[in-house]
Amino acid sequence: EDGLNAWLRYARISDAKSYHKRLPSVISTLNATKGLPVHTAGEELVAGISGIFGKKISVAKSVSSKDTTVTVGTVKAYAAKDAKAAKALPELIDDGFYLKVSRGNVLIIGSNERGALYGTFHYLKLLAQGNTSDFSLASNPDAPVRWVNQWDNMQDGGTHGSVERGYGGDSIFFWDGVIRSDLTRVSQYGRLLASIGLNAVIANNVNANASILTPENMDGLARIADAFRPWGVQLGVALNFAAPQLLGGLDSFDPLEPKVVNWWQGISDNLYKRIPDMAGYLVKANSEGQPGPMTYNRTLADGANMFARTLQPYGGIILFRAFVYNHQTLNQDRDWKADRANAAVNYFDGLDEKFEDNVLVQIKYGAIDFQVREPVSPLFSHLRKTGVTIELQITQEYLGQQAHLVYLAPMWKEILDFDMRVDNKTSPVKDIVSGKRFNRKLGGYAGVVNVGTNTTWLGAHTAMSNLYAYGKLAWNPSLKSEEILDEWTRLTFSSDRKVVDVLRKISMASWPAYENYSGNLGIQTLTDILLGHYGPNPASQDNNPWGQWTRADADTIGMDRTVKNGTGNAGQYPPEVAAMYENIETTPDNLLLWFHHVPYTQKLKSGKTVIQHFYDAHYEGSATAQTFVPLWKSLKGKIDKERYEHVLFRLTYQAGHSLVWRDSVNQFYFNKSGIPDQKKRVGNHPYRIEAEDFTLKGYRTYKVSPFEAASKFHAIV
Ligand code: BDP
Repeated sequence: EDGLNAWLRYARISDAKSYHKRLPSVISTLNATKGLPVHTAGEELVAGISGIFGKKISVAKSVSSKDTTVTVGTVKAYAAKDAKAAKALPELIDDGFYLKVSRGNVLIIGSNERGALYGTFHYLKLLAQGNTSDFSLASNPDAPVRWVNQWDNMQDGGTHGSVERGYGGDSIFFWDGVIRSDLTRVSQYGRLLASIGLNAVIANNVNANASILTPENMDGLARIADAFRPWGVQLGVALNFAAPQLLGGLDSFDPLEPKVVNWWQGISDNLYKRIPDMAGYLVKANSEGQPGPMTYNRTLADGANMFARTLQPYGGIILFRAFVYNHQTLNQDRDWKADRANAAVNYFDGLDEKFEDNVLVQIKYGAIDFQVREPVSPLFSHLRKTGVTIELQITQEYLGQQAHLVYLAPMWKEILDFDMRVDNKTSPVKDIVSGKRFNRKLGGYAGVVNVGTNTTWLGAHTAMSNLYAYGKLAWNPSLKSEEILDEWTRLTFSSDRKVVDVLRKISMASWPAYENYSGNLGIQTLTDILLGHYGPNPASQDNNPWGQWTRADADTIGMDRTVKNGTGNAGQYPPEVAAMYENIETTPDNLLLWFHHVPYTQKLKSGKTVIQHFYDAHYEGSATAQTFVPLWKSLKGKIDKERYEHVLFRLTYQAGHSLVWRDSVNQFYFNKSGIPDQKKRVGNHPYRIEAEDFTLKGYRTYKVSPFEAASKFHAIV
């Protein structure tokens, strides 16, 4: 149990034989072509039914009426066989499926090949949970775009493919600047993605290397697309805006210059020649040092449209990122108005009507950058004509990097359910994203996933619940966090009640706990900003050009983003939401310091002061993390040893590191404000043995930087 099969283990169920009579005896795939999803579905059924029940069934060329059959195919193939029955099917949109189980006979019909495979996985997941009952279901995706963004580098120091913000090993796609020759893991990844309804992958980093477009690498990309195709997963490519110059040898990358446009058309033509079903492009422009159209005084729309037009003959789309800000400008004018949270709306202002139909603007969920709590990006309410994708981050960059268990579905649900009140009408983010709210055809989800070569994929078994939840919510954002988690647990570990209960307890408590010990009241995750975005370093928050500021001084803390006195960011929201954030009284406590600059003694709705809340929340959050260890230990014997030990190690580490978080952050604000903890805990650790009091042989103490990362500023090496 090394995690490689994640939730698709097809582990033998107890009492497997007793199910045999109720299972189909043959598989019939309609019009299956090797290398396409319906054919894959047949193979997956053979593997699943044999794994789960120990029953051997096979794909039959012809089926007799005596057989109980699982029939898989597209609506089209089904109609060719039985036009009347096909007419009676419920309405299916692209990628949707119909599934009917009736006394051993099973019908799985997809609106397309991919839908048939999705229906097959749905059926197999039920079987893996011991459910063979009769039922029928038609399931359609909430949004057409359900993509994964990998941030894989083609090379790192000239040796191998690393993954930016990846915590599960090297790239499964790239090695030494080219595409790997063995793409077995890519195919296995495609299987996982298909099983949760995800339909495309951008394999290379948004900070794109132009060399992805050499002829040799285009050939390699075609091999990646071939490895994904049986799973209905399409490939897309992240582009470097300056590639015409960097790779093409042109003297410009101005998006309005005909020679530049032609160069890109040539690239699209060459890619589609090799990959006729390529999904499209992803572009990060004019952000964090990346080149873009603004280099030539062109608009972001000019830039996006240039790519979009080259894709139109092929039906491809471009995801153009709204994550545009200039950290150099922020560096220069560190004044109250230079608010990074304003950047996206400012840059996209006036462009809504200007984009081609196959451009989707990709917006990170919050106004800044994947923090433990952010208000929804105001840009979602500004683009009415332009389709959008919401960018979620499965890899836990600011959220413990898979060394901390943080189940993210509850956070994503809050974001997706948030009502923007556009034109004073119900406007939940999920309906803006899907296209429903503004009647747009295209829209959806992009998840930064960053799996690697580690057999756990993400670096920790438990982190996979986030990937699972991402796929499930992109398909149906109305699912409950708990039901997604329980299903994942049963498939990944066991259907044992206790296992399901414990994982639910830990997981559902994990995001609130992490928020409590890493940065609460909307102050952001107080990580080290300059380095890894991992451990605590509140001091770094205000001394950086990235604009993730807290404005903490001896008496006050928080960013004033009001229109009246601050950066005006609250005013970027539709009127009802703007009014809520403008006013301290109506701003929810959990976003108080995001929108307001207040004294540490400011009273919250709970009656506590801000500073006492900080102290208490850090104690509460880390106390919750301590409970994860005994809870997990109560599962000993119910989980295979390999994964039991692996998870135990991580949870033990998290429990310890949550104390480091607690004490560093509390000590920092205690030093800054001079306001004592009413409960006299902060700065007072009688139970602790200080590093400088140790007399261990072979070790030495050293001064820690930042100083607040250890008590008395010292640690041991
Ligand atoms: C930040 C990451 C950085 C990414 C950037 C992005 O730290 O590695 O390149 O976002 O999304 O969160 O482009």
